[in-house]
Amino acid sequence: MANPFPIILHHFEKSPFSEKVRVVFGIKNIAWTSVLIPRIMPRPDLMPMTGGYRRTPTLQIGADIYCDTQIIIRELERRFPQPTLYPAGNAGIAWGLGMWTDRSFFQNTVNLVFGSLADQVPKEFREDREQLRGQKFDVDAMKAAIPQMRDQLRAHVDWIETQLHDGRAFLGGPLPGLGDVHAYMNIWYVRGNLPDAAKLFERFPKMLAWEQRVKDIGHGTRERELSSAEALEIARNATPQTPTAEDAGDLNGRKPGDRVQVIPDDYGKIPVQGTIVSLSAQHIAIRCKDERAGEVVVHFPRAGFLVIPLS
Ligand SMILES: N[C@@H](CCC(=O)N[C@@H](CS)C(=O)NCC(=O)O)C(=O)O
Repeated sequence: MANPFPIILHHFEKSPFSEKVRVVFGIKNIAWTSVLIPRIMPRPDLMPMTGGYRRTPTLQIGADIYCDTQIIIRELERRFPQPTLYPAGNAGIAWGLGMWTDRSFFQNTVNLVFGSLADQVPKEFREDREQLRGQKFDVDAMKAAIPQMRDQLRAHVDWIETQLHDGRAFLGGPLPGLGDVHAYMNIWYVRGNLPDAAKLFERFPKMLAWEQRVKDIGHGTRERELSSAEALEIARNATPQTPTAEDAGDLNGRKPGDRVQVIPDDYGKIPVQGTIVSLSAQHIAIRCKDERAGEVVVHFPRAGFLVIPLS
C-alpha cells in the first residue's frame, strides 16, 4: 500500500545535519513537507513526538518519528530505493564514513565556525548549546584554537580532494551517493558561515568543482510548509506503521515488549523511554505515548546510541 502520510522534515535552514537529508531528497527527487523549528529550545510541539529527543533534524511519517540523520537516511533509502545512495556499491564503507564526517570532521568545523563567530553568537544560543553539550561555551578557548582548527580542516578537506584526484565527479564515482552526502555537510556549513571560506578552500580545485555539483543536485521538491502544531495533529491522527520484529542476533537478549531508554552517546543526552517494537543491528524502534501526540513509534540508529533496560 502506498504511504498515506507526507514525508515531513522538522529542520531549520542553517542546520548542517538537515542539509544532509535535504541533499538525499535531491538525489532521490523526493517530494517533502517542511516544518521549520527554532534553532534553540523550547520546541513544545516537537518534543511530544520525539519523546524528548532534541537534536535536529527529525523526520516524521505519520506517527513514525525518525531521530538522527543515520536512521532518517536509512529509512529514505528503504522507502525510495531508486536512485540508490550506493551507486558504486561500498554501502558499508559509506555508512562508516558518517563517523568521520559527523564526529571528528564536524567537531572541527563547528569549533572553527563558533570560534570565528564567537562574538556574534547570541547569549540565548550559547546557553542553549551549553545545555546540549553539557559544557561551557568557552568563547576564548574557541578563539585560541582557531589556528589548530584551520590545520585540521585543511587535512579533512585534503582527503576529499585526494579522493577526487582521478577526475571522478563524486566521491564514489560518476554518480552521487551517501559518501557525498556525509562529506558535503561540513563544506556547506563552513561555506555558509565563514566569510573567509573561499580562502580556506582555494587550493582544492577538485573539491570546489565537486561542491558545486552536489549543490546543483538541489533538495528535491519542497512541496509545502506546515507549522509544528499541524504536524503534531498529523501524528495524533495517525497510527504508527512499524510492524513488530525480533532480532535473533541481539547479544543482550533484548526483544519487543521490553521497556528501555535510548540515549545519544555524544551530546544532547536526553533519554527517550518506551517499549521496543522492533530492533536490528542498525535500528531500534520504541513505542511512546504522549497526551498530545498520542501513540508514536520513535526510531533510532544503533551506532552512537545507548539502549538501557528499564525495570
Ligand atoms: N547525530 C545527529 C546530530 C544532529 C545535530 O547535532 N544537529 C544539530 C543541529 S545541525 C543539533 O541538534 N543542534 C541542537 C539542536 O538543534 O537542538 C544526526 O545525525 O542527526
